[in-house]
Amino acid sequence: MKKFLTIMLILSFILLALAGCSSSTKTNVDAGNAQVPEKKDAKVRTIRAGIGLTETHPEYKALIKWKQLVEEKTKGAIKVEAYPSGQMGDDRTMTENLQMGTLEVTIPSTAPMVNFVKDFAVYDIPFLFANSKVADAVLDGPVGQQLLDELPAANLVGLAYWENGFRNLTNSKHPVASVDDFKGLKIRTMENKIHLEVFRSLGANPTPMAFTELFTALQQGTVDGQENPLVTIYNSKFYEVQKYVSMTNHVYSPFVFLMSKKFWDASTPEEQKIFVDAAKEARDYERKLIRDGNDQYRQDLIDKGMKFTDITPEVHQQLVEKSSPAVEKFIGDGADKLISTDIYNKVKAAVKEAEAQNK
Ligand code: KDG
Repeated sequence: MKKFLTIMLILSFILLALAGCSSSTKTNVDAGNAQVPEKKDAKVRTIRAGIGLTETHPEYKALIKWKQLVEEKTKGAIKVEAYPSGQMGDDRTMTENLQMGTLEVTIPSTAPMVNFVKDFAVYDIPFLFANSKVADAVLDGPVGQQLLDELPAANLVGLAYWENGFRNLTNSKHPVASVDDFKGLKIRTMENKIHLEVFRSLGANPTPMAFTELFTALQQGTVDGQENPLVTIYNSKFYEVQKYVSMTNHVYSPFVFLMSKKFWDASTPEEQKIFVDAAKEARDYERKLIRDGNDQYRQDLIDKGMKFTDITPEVHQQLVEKSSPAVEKFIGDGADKLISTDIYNKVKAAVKEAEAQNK
């Protein structure tokens, strides 16, 4: 009897266990009908965007506009984190990180881009664009796009050109009103062979340097001067370490809005269109902020104690003639050249057409 009871007890345990499994199976079966919890959050992808300029600069304000447009139009599927003031490194470092996929967006000047796509050097030709209308027509036109189309080969995607601006010379030594006044000045240039050669041709003593090191170099007297648009001179507080501004307007500098190709390729066509459309809307906003502010930046810099020198048409012509040969040696199709004849000819033709339309 005892044995019978023991067997019955074991059997009942087994039955109970099976019922439990079936109930868990049942649960699983019922799971199809149960309230399956919403995914807490569909995987939100993050874009980290680094620039070298400060939060007060229109470039940062336009990046925030781009952030707002992208987050709104992707309905939160993509979040943008903006990092100004070189927090993510200098232009070349940030661009290299885009190539590796460890950063998603940066918006450098085209000058250091020459280290990644040589043809961007065409934008460093002194006095190439007479005014911003001509600049916009060339940059936003077919040849500007052809240059952007060279970027994917370097694991980069160019979405649009923004405005850095017309570059003017500053220094701590003396006013610069003539070509002779450049003589011997230690001038920081961007890391770009054409900029170096142009300032050598004017008699200066140029030093290539990342933007992130520039303020300290001016403060310590490592260099006497630098060249940048008024908006950058003001927002980077160069008036604290520079005395003289010469309105040379010697180069129009574009920014290029870059995205990591790795992130671009992982995005849908709809997201890619959102990125580009937002970059163009923010571009127009940024260009307007800078252009509407230029007169005020000049007055603000005067109020901060800087002394302005305007360059006469005669001196302007002398600067053009003195600097042009420095560029010629970089034009051609050899390995030692920077600007291909195709790009050079197309840009010059586009400039001519834009000038004719803006007469
Ligand atoms: O990151 C900031 C730079 O892209 C920009 O300021 C470039 O004009 C420039 C310079 O002088 O380096």
